[in-house]
Amino acid sequence: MSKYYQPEIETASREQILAWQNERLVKQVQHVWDNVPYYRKKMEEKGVTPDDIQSTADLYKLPFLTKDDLREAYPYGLLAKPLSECVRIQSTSGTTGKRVVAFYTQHDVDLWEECCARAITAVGGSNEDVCQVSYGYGLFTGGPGLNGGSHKVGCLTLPMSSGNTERQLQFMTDLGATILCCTPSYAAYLAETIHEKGLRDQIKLKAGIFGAEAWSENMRRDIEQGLGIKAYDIYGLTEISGPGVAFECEAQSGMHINEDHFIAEIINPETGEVLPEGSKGELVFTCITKEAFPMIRYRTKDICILSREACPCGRTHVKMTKPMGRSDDMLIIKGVNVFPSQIEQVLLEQGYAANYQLIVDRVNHSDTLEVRVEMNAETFSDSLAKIAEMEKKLVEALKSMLGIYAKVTLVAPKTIARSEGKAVRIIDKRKI
Ligand code: DLL
Repeated sequence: MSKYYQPEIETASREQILAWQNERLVKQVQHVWDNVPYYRKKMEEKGVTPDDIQSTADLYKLPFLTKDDLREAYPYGLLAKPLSECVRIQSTSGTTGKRVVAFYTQHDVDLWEECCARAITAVGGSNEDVCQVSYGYGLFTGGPGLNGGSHKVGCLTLPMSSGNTERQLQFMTDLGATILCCTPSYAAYLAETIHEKGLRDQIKLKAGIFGAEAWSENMRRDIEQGLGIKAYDIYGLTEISGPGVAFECEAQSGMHINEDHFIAEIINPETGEVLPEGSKGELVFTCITKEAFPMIRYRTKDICILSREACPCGRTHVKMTKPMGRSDDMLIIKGVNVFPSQIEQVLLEQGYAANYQLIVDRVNHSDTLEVRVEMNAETFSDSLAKIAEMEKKLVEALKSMLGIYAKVTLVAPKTIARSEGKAVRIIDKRKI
């Protein structure tokens, strides 16, 4: 059993990867110039033509693409292939404004599923495995992407979609699922329910592939212990294809970006300047193999760091850290930048589970932050004095992490609504 799905690509030399990128970038830029008036106009406005792009060293000359462009060009304005050659759309999970609609040719679907197959193989998946896909199916890319990857690897695939926890657990135990794919918040909820129902002995899971939302190292530890598995991260976004843009290997220390398909850059989110390798900044992707919806220099808004340090797994593709927040959904409270992941880190360090909600409001022109946290079996108390003491301790820990006061309200276990997809953690009531 190979630990790589496509060994010759995943362990290719740096020179080979760069050669692929150079050749494919030149072709891709010509492709969008010829077929997408929206791109041609943006390039003309910046004074660039395909002749100016000879290699990845010229990438910086190209204009950025943002979600605003996608909204403006909705729905067909960035399509680079005739609709007759497209076989699929997927769409973002966003709930505000126009959704992003991404198009795929059959070739695009195949490449995307190969990326997911690499991720499943990297966690030890093979045709001996039963892979339970509990990401949502439909417009969201999670279910369809990992479903396709699981087929390619040859796993027995359980296309569960999200929700209906009873049925999830029944199939998981009856069919002996060995790999679980879902959001980390749903994995934590499944672990909790398995514990409550005393099903731990009947679970055969060995690995989980969890992504689509931020999760911390502490949460990884809790899920690993709760389910008795190794938990791996997976990253992606609808605009670039879906899950599998990057995936974690056995080293569990960052995610390999599939560089034969996507060129990654890190930029300063304020100035757009490309930052040297190892800097923290906004991740930007250029798709060099996609046909129908080839994003060029797409600004993800995800903040992370890239690393080319040799990986013990033998893969040569660059690694990205977990996204450390977004340059756009960062909360600004009393003028202070607050990332929900910082709050989560404090809660987990203090022994709470990641079941919390942040309620932001504005009272008398001043921002307020309330952190509602569930007590769990370890932290539960029904003594009011004890609860007040625990709340005080959390207030202090949050103050030292964030630099601002946050009211803390401890609530009874299971009172914060669970999510079967991405968790809803922020309620911003401010009308600014
Ligand atoms: O969430 C695709 C996906 C599905 C990835 C299943 C992994 C697993 P969107 O709904 O378009 O696509 O949301 C993309 O989600 O820009 C990040 O901000 C966030 N995100 C995705 N993966 C991770 C991760 C899918 N592993 C947006 N850690 C991205 C943190 C993530 N954030």
